[in-house]
Amino acid sequence: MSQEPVLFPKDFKWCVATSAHQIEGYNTQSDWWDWEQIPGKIKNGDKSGAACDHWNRLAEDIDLLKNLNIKQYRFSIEWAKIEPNQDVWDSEAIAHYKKELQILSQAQIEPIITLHHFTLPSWFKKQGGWEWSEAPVEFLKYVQFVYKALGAPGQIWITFNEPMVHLVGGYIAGATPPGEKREISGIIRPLKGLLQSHALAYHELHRLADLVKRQIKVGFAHHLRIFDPNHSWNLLDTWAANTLDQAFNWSFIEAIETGVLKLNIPFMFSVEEKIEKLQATQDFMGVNYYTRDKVKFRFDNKQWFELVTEKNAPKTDMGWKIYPKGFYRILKKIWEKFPSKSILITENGLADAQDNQREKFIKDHLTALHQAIQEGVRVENYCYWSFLDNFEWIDGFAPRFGLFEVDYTTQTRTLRQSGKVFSQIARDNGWRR
Ligand code: IFM
Repeated sequence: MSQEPVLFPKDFKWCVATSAHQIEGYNTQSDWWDWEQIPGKIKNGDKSGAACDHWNRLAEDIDLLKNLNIKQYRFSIEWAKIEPNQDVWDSEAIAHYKKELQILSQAQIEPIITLHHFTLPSWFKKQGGWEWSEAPVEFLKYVQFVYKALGAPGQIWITFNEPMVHLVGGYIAGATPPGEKREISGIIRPLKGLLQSHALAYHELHRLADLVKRQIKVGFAHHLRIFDPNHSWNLLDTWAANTLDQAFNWSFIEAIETGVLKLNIPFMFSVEEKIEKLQATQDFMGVNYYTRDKVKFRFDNKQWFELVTEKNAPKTDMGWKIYPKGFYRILKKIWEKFPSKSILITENGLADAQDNQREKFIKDHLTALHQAIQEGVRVENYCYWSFLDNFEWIDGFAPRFGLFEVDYTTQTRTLRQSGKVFSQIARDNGWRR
């Protein structure tokens, strides 16, 4: 076996990621909390409840982070805790996040701060969420409040985590709040509301930072998937895969780059609309990469594709195909499309309760990432999802993504074997093959 080392650039940063609702516990004023109370919405009837009780275990958990030899930690601020009712600002909640930043800074771990990671305050959702005409201004007030309290030089801010997953889940699949099952055109209104909210937040974060002469970076964490035709010789499958790739992966990103939202599903639906102040409002490309889907053309009056399970392919506990080459392909594609953009890997990981696939998964994905870097793609970091096992949304607590295993009855954290390997990779900035 070759002993050739896989070494990353000197300034490459190792990172792990989480989100507030998935680990903190008792996010009682949020739309997700409300959703979990409805029977049948979450697998096994799970509810986030105390989750990993991270809210009460901040210092201990950040101590655990130190074991991982990471330089960055990506986490989210919970809007529903900061502003539990409209214009009511919770001073304890914001003090909590201030403390989190202080402890991280003492541990010399740089924060990557997400402002919205799937959850909304219940009051905001009741007003219509992203379809409410006041949504951008209300989001802006939250962002101003948070930045004034937590802003510091050099920070990286993510306005929205996986906006397309959030909107498709909530407005087309109807599996997540607000639970709307619409045709594809029904995504446009909330999509515009979200894009307008981002645009206002982006400019305001920079304005506030500029006032005190701080450099900051602001962007998104995009969920990017590979869509390949079920049969590459089948022109209709190829058409369906390319159409889905454009609609899900690139339309949103191109809207941010150009300021014009274009969504086009031939023969069905098309929109082209300029969004005020949106153009060029991401300072980096945040990438969450997990899997690929095979796409089969199918036509009935509602649907034009179906996603096909690949038989005999290695899969995670959630049935997601493990496809490291897709990571390389996505990175190269971003680089070709947006050559001046620097990339952050804001998430990559898998559900693997037995921990018998994780080490290989991480190394294979890092090898793909390494190859992309060798070929000139500018990638600054790698965040493994996730630091801890946590509440996996509609799949409840069963999927185990953590480098640390969590025993939810005792809240004991145990570093998995793959977690040890990850910490060595972070320490050595790579490994020998
Ligand atoms: O747990 C989620 C996370 O909240 C967003 N990205 C994908 C992860 C795994 O499904």
